[in-house]
Amino acid sequence: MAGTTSLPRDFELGFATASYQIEGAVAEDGRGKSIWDTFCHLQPTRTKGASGDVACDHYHRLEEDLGLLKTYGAQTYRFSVSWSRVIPLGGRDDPLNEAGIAFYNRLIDGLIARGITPWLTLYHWDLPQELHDRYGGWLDIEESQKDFERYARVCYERFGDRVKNWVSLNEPWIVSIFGYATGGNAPGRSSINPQSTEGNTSTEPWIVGKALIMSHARAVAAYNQDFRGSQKGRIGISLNGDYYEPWDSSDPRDSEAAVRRMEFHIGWFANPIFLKQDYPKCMREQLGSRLPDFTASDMAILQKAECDFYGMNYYTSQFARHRDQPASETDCIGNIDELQENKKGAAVGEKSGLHWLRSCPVMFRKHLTRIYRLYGKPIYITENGCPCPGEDKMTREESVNDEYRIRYLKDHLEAVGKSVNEDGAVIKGYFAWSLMDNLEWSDGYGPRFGVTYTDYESLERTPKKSALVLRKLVETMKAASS
Ligand code: PNW
Repeated sequence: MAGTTSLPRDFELGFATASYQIEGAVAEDGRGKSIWDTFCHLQPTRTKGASGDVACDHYHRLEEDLGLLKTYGAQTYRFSVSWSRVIPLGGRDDPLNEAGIAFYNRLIDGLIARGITPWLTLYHWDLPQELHDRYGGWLDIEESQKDFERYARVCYERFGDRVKNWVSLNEPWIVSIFGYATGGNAPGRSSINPQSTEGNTSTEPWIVGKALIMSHARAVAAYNQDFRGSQKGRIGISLNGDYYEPWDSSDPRDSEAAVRRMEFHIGWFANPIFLKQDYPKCMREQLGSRLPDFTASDMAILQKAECDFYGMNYYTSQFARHRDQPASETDCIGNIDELQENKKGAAVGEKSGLHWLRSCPVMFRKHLTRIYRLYGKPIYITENGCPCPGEDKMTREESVNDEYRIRYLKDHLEAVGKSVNEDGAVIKGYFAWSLMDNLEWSDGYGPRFGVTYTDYESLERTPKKSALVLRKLVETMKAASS
C-alpha cells in the first residue's frame, strides 16, 4: 500500500529562478533594456530603490550556481531567458545578440553536464523596452504576438537540441494585473494607482491578457508545427492563482464568489488555452465588451496550440466574500473581497514572512485536484515556496536555519502526495521557489524566498538547511510509494 503522502517514483525535484531576479550584468555583452530596467530606474520609489543591475550577479557566477544545484541534488532547474539578451531590440526583424545566446548555451550545457534537466521559461516579465516604446508592447495584440513568436522560434532553434521542457509565459495574470491595473509591476500603468501617470485600468489589463494568450498560442503552435517532430520536447505555461474558500461557508453567494475569483485568476487564461473556449462566463457577464473577443482566426491558432502540461505556481489561499454592490469599472477580481480570516475568525493558514502569503497546504491539495479535473493536463508545480517569518531582518546565521521553510515545503509536498494518491491527480514534478534569495520585484531585496542565502554586499551564497534536506525528503516520499 502506498502511503497517502507518498510521491510517484518518477517525480522530479528542481529549483526555479528568473532572469531579471538573479542575473545582473544588465548592460553587458550587448543586452538590451527591458521594461524592468526602466521601471526600477525611472521610478525607484516603486521598487524600494532596488534594481536588477547586480541582483545575485548570476551572470558572472554561473559555475558556482550550477555547483549549488548539483550539491542540492536537483534533477531539474527552471530558469528564464532574458528576451533582450537574445534580441536586444526584441522585434522580429531585429538582430540577434550572439553573446547573450552564448550565455544561455553555457548554462544549458553546464546543467546537462551535471545531469540536471533544463526547463526554460521564455518570458518571466522582462519585455524588451524597445517593443514597449515602438508600439506599446503587450498593449498591441497583433504586433506583440508576432514578435513573441519569432523570439520563441529563435530559442527553439538555438537551444531546442538540448532543451526539451519549455514554459511559454510565467504568470500572465500578474503581467496583466500588476503591470496594467494596479501598476505595482513594470510597466506600472494604472488609473487607480497615484504613482502612475498613464494607463486605463478598465481596459488595458484585458487587452494585455489577450495579447499574452495569443502570444502563448503562437509560440506553442510554432513548436508543434516546426519543432516538436524533430526536437521531441514538451511545452506548457505557468499560471498563478490562489485557492479560495467561501468566507461564510453557509452562504451560497460566498461559494459563488470563491469560484468566480478563481475564474478571474485562472480561467481567464486556462479556458482559451486548455479548453479552447471563450473566457469564463462570469468574466463576460461582468466585463462585457471590455474583454477582447477571440476571432475565428484566433481560435484556429488556439486549436493548433495543444500543449503538454499545466505549470502551477502556488503560494497561498484566501477566503472570498461576495459584495452587494455591482462591480466597479476597475474591478479585476470578480467583485469580491479577499480575506485571510473566515466569518468564524479562523485564519486561512500560518503567517510567513510576507503579508500576502500564508501556509495553506490543505487548500493546496484541493487546488491541485480542482485544476487537474478542470483542465486534464499533467501538472508540474513550477513554483512553490516562502520567506520565513522575520527572515528579512535576520542575519545569515539565523536565515540559514530555516525550519519554517522546511516545514512549509514538506507540508506542500505531502499535499501533492494526497492529491495524487487520494484524488487521482497527475502531478509530475515540483520546483522550489527559489534557488537563491533574489530581487523580489517591487518588494526589492527584503523578502528572502531562497533555499540559498544571498549576501547582497559580498554576493556570497550560503546554503540554507532546506536546500540540504529537500532531496532526501522527496526521495523518502518516493520510496514510500509501491
Ligand atoms: C511569483 N502575489 O510572483 C513570481 O513568478 C516570482 O518571480 C516571484 O518571485 C514569486 O512569485 C514570489 O513572489 C508572484 O502578490 C508575486 O500574490 C506576487 C504574488 C503572487 C506571485
